Amino acid sequence: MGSERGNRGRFITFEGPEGGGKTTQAKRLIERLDAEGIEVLYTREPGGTPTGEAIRDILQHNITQEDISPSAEVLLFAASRAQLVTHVILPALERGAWVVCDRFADSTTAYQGYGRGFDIEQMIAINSFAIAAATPDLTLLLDVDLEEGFRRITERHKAKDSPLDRIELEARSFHERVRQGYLELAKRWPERFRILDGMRDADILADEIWELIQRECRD
Ligand code: Z5A
Repeated sequence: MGSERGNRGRFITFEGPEGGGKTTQAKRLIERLDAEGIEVLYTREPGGTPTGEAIRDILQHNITQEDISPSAEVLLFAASRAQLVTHVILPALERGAWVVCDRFADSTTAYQGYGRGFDIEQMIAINSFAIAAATPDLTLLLDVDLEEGFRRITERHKAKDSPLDRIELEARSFHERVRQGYLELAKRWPERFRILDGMRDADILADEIWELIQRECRD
């Protein structure tokens, strides 16, 4: 990877079920890249732009107090993504910066496709419309079992005194389909997916991710 991309930056996404440690690891990676003098940007989905953050409030916190239809949900995630790609991700990559994104298009295929039951190929087609040329160079899938993932996010919500969000409240079977869906996606795109064991200690994982980045993303 790398040399054929000229001066374009690297695009790294973190994916996986709840509580796998995506945000923790994305931030650790940012610190290490930053310490190496690499310009790097952290962003997240849904969100990352003013429009995206407004969509996030609709999707996660139900600010319109209206039932969001499943197809509207797909399109809102896609709209947030299109905005992020156009205004943040592509400009950064083009000027040579690296972008680390906490969830991206694969989340729609996993949650709305495998989780909600929408046609997988249709989700992939909607994603490609939204992301244009912004295919990740590397997707780090932090796999974690449901009990441990939920234990972690429940603790986090308790500490912040915040309620579980709309998607976290989905049934266990939904989250199990999401987890399996991610593993299917990793089989479909082995060239960019790397599966990491999110059950392990955060420091060990951070070292493993750093080694992977050295091997696969540095020229
Ligand atoms: N969604 C969707 O349906 N379709 C889409 O297209 C997109 C998203 C883009 C976004 O939620 C929701 O939107 C998400 C999918 C859906 N829904 N759900 N449910 P979010 O942005 O609010 O949160 P998240 O992306 O789901 O993050 P998360 O899963 O809640 O957490 P995480 O980023 O994987 O983990 P963390 O925040 O780094 O860590 C969680 C806690 O565990 C925290 O207290 C850590 O200190 C602890 N932690 C982290 N790593 C470890 C290890 N290794 N050991 C022990 N404890 C750890």
